[in-house]
Amino acid sequence: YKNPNFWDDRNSIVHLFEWKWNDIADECERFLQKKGYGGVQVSPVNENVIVPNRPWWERYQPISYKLTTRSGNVEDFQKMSKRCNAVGVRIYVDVILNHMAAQQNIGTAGSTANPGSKEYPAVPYGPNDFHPDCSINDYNNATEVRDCELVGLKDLNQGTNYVRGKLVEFLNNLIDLGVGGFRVDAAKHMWPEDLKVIYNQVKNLSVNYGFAPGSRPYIYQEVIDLGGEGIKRDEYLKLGVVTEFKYSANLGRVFRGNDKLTYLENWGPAWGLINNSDEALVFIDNHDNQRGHGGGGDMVLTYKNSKQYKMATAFMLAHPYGSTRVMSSFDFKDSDQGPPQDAQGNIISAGINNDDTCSNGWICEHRWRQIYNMVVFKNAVKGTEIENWWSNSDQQIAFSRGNKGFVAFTNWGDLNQDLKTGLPEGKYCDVITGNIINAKCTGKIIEVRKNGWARIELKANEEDGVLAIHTNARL
Ligand code: ARE
Repeated sequence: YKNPNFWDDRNSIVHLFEWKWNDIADECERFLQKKGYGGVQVSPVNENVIVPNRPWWERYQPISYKLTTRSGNVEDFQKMSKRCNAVGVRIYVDVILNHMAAQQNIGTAGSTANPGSKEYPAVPYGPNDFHPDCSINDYNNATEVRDCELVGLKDLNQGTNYVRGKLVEFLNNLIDLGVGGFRVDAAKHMWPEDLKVIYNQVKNLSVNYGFAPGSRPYIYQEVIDLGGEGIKRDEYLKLGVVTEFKYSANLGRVFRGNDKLTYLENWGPAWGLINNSDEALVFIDNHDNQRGHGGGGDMVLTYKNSKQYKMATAFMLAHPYGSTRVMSSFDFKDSDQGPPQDAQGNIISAGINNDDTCSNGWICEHRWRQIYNMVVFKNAVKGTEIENWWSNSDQQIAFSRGNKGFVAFTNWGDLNQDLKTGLPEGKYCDVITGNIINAKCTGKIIEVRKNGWARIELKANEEDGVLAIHTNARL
């Protein structure tokens, strides 16, 4: 469950939050494959209750396992899966196994339910499939966190064979449709023993979508463990990968300037992060903590602090630790606001500008040059370790990845230094300030001398506080 099943020349999952299936299919073909993205995390795919004003979070209130939502129906999903897999981009589904809807209304596939009496006839589930009524108040009490209701959502009892069977059927249906794995929503609110039984009953990935025979789904579990609670992320590491919220919280604090960049020299388990890098799903922000939901605290960086955000993302993608996930957002003013939508509540697609960025209210961080070029960087330096670490003992750092890539950061003051890049002699295009177009670099050019040293200049007032060069962007 710990292998994302990426193609060889790929890395990172991009969360195309609230995108429609047809648009994701287009994006796989026109953009993601070209920049080396490994996969897409898609918003929940099964029917949810329609909430007035259509907040984004209605999708976390399922009422059946019919695959119709505002993102599209099952045919759209299958077409997306075919088209994305064909160009080497995997699909990972955000699955809600913990609970069913709390709110009462018709669903996105037209089903009805009565959450008050815990009846969801389109599954069907009835009152006996749920834990008794109680709400989660004390996160130090593991039984309460797992057997009571998260923000009032009706808490399924995964201890019964019937519920397990329904969940496995849902997951297997998605595997038949070609997915590469799952983000397990609210995993912390379910017993590890129950999840183990469920995961083990899920089929191997479909060979019809290009997965090697015997491949298991990639499973990354949402467990918020910032320390000090009754439930530990380690309980879930036995089962699959875990979302590392300390990563988001700590890097946010550092790049906001509340800690020195120089301390990042031992970034990894020494900072309390999951010991085994392959078992950690890492990210700068997610769809919750970018808007003050879920864990991470007020230090989390988002697109709204774009300079620091790009630096933190570049650091994440330059550093070998963790399986990386890039967030792709829509612009929002208040934390409930749903994606760009018309008066009927249909999601409005992202428009694509000439410079690759998005319009119509979509932020598309994954299309920012400073971000996608670092996904390219990560593929270019695959298999290398950190070398040539340098810092000014304060807010400036630099390091190489073997002899393939080199990055430098300043979070305070001008950086103007002769540094060892580890790279072969030559002229390189800084992929943060530019791209190579018709054999010319549109950004800064860095000259690496015979001995691997180069003059590195990065001014405090530049648009970006990072510089990156690698051997696949040599002039
Ligand atoms: C909405 C309304 C609620 C209402 C509820 C039921 O906002 O007011 O009571 O509906 O009608 C998302 C939204 C919720 C939304 C829900 C359902 O964030 O606001 O509720 O959808 O529509 C905990 C969990 C963690 C969870 C976070 C948000 O442990 O699993 O809370 N994250 C996932 C998803 C969310 C989603 C859900 C779960 C539910 O990523 O998008 O909720 O499917 C400490 C603890 C954490 C805790 C955190 C916040 O840090 O360590 O464990 O996270 O506090 O309480």
